[in-house]
Amino acid sequence: MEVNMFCHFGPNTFSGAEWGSGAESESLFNPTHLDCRQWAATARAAGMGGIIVTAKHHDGFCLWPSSQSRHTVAQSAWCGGRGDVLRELRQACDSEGVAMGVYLSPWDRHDPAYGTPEYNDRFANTLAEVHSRYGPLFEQWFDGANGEGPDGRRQVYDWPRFMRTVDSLSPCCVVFSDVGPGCRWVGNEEGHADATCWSTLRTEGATPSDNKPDPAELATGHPDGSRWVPAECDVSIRPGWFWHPQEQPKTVDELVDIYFHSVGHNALMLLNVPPDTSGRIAAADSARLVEFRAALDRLFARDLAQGARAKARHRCGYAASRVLDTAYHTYWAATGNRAELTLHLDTVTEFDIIVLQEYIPLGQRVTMVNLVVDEGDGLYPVTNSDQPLCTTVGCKRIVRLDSPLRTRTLKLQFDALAPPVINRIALYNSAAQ
Ligand code: FUL
Repeated sequence: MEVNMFCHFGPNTFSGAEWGSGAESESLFNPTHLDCRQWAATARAAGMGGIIVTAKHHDGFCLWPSSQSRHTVAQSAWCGGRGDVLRELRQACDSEGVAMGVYLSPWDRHDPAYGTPEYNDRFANTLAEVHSRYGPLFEQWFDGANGEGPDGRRQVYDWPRFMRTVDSLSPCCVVFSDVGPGCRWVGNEEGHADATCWSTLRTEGATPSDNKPDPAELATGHPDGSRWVPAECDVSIRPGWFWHPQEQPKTVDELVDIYFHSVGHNALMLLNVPPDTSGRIAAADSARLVEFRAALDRLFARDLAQGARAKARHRCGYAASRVLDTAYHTYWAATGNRAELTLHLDTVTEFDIIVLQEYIPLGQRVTMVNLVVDEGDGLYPVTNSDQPLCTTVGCKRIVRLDSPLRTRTLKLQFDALAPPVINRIALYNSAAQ
């Protein structure tokens, strides 16, 4: 999906807080013109395939009339207590053809039962209610933040039960947490996966929030990890997660840079765009999103490798030329763990961006890529094992060169854990937009 939208919305939108205490009055939540259709239309215009909404943040307030709580929209003045943000978002996502997901914080600063086994029952019931009422949900987001409840107690979460509950009602739903099982937190909130980023992770003995790998390990994953748990980079378009009147959205250049560090590093980009007190995404943010998408479209408009001849000495029945077609399920498969692919371009070409993709239905294999170019009087290595073109590739690796290269022939040398299976190679020139 590459880029999805995160929407932090709730009492904090109105109080200016980032973490509500849970003691807020329900009457605080009162959007004047809630318009989920505008959220979904904005997401679609920005090329985002899904929206994940904070159905319940740490303050415990539910954006739907939950049977499990008395701290919900039903107790608020909004729409005379008959409003339901999740219902409106469901309809809006269906109308706009955008997938819907939910963030439900296990940490609850409102529920008096927090810190007792009774809260685990309640949270499992809450998950069941949301997934059965508002599905199909494409992603369930479990926040790792875990502090104290209203009585100063901490909760021992029943993760196996929470995971089972989601899985039984939404078997296709990707479950995000610090350690998956569907996708994992990338270890920071800057939107940056490491330049070495494995979709595999060692999860034995790990649980979300209290017993997870170090953030640095989450950013890289583990080449010998036994589970497929790709990284997701959550980051906000503004300094805060919730809307605050004095904050401004990031610039297009900053957003494009985040795209290169997330999608370009084999991860998802989950960009938070917080609706304001009216219940709409602010004009400055929606305009910025559309400009961001337009900038990406311009950058990747013309693949300069198209029309090239691709050759590989070693292949196992899957021609090298398949790295140039845009069909997803066609790929070049090499015979050994070290392999080389040559691209003969039509003419001498200048480029400064290289996009590589592994065919991940067959796993993530590549450990290093080096680049050699033909300048007419011989072959010159541009990178070497001390400073390779890149280490991991995965679903997508976008490499920005420090300065543009001009060449007609380039060779990509792969080292991998198993014979590399390459789905796509593309070249772009950022100056030629
Ligand atoms: C964190 C939370 O504490 C923040 O408020 C926000 O929701 C972010 C996405 O995750 O853990």
